[in-house]
Amino acid sequence: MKLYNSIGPNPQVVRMFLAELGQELETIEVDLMAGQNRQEEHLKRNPSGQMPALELDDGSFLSEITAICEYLDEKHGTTDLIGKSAEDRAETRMWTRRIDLQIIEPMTTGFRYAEGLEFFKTRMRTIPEAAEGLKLIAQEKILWLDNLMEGKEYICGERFTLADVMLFCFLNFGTTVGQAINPEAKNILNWFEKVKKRPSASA
Ligand SMILES: N[C@@H](CCC(=O)N[C@@H](CS)C(=O)NCC(=O)O)C(=O)O
Repeated sequence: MKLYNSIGPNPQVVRMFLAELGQELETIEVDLMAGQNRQEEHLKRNPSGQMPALELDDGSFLSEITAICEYLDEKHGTTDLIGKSAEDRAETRMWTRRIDLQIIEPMTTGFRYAEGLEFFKTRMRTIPEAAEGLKLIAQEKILWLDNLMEGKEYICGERFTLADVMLFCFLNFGTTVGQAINPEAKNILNWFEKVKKRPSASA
């Protein structure tokens, strides 16, 4: 397997997940700033023109970080990161979907339509007037999640999962693009500091 890697929080999720699995992969760098990911060679790997992509041993490609991480976990031998039982896997998928749709999507789209506009306007349709509303939706959902984190070690309770890896990488990204964690989100801030100490956080 080979990982097509670049800067950005999505590739970071896969690298952090791999580090949690204790696994290393051959990595090929794609220059996202130069737009290599939007060129024909990469479109053959991922028709969405985005990063990362995983090349499988049979030469086929996978993209979408949740699909990649689930595949890596299953190939590795099913860990708690996704879940060892049907119930645990369903719980991880429920939370990764909530975090992806309710926090990551509005946060990153808000960024692309505002601070990232010059960079993204030639790569995708942008709606600058939606930017502030999208960022507010992400912040509201972070506070909603903060309430639900009361008394919990990780998003799925005692289990550190893909949901934690995704939320960590994107909240970290948010702090670099003017979407810092609301100081009122005390549970999330404590959780963030705890996750930051894991060796995988610097992957
Ligand atoms: N839903 C996709 C999102 C991928 C994505 O947005 N990747 C970013 C990097 S963090 C990217 O390729 N941005 C550059 C671009 O869109 O041209 C996934 O799960 O992999």
